[in-house]
Amino acid sequence: MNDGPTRRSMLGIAATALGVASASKALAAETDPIAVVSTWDFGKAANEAALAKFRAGGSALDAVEAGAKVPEADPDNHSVGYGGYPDRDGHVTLDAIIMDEDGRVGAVAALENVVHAISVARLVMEKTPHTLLVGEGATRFALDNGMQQTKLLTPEAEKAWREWLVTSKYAPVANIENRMPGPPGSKLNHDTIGIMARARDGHMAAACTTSGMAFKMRGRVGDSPQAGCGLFIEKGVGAAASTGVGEEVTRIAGTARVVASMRAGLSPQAACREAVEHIARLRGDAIKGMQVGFLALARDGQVGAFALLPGFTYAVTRHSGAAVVLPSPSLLSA
Ligand code: SD4
Repeated sequence: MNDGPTRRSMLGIAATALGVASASKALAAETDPIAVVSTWDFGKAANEAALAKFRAGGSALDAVEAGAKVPEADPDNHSVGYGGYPDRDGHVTLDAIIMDEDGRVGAVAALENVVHAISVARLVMEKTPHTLLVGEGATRFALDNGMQQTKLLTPEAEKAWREWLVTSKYAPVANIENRMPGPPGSKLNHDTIGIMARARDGHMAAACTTSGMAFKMRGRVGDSPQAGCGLFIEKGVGAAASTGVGEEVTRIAGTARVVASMRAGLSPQAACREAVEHIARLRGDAIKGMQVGFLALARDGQVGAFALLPGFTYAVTRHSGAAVVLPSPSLLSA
């Protein structure tokens, strides 16, 4: 087991390695509340946009939507929004969900030709009696509500798809999000974003957006847009998001489980770990080489993460603007 540092041990390390002055600075940071957390290295840029929204007077919902829109608009991010890798038939299809702690939820799945899936999800939440719209109906709803029609398949993503067609082998690669060369969001470095925000008054919201697994079957929907799978939030408890092979998360309603564990008293990290251990027990060899990661933010501002394999990272941004990208502890060492 590759366990992560506890808060106390982190402060202990800070005291020894950095000296008392730095340690007290680290302690001071503990009183600087967490504003936004999100999955993977590139979550840092999304968190910045979310924090800017808070500073402009926006709500937690506004913050997570603004954050999620950053990777959605990035043509070099190949697993979210514009520039996402297509399904095996060459269509880019997007999944997204947005929730707040007042039971409001909106989601879209298999959305095509609209960049900001997260904003369509928010429109579903605010303008319809439904929680999830899919496929053609989702796209029509988006266009009817003034969203712009955009071809999502970029020449670069199309080239990658055509190269994939040579073998047509569907094989998700663990940690492809961070492992590939180049800066976060660059051509080989892509991922889903799960983002959770906490206003200074404690009010929380969360969002998740993705183009799903590259070269998936046409019509495949992963965990991300399903409430309780890719994302969940509960008033008075906190929120959780997942990343990795969505089927494995969906099998256990992963984020609903993480939040339920927090409700039962587990810390965010212990709750994420419990869900990962459950997947490992349930699936055994079937998940060999697959990555699943959970990230959770508790109502009191504590954050925790846990993954099956090493390599999952997450970005934490405080209301002061202080930001850090941290490695998640994992169940397996490789
Ligand atoms: C999915 N969970 O569609 C998403 C993909 C993902 O890191 O998170 N990739 O299964």
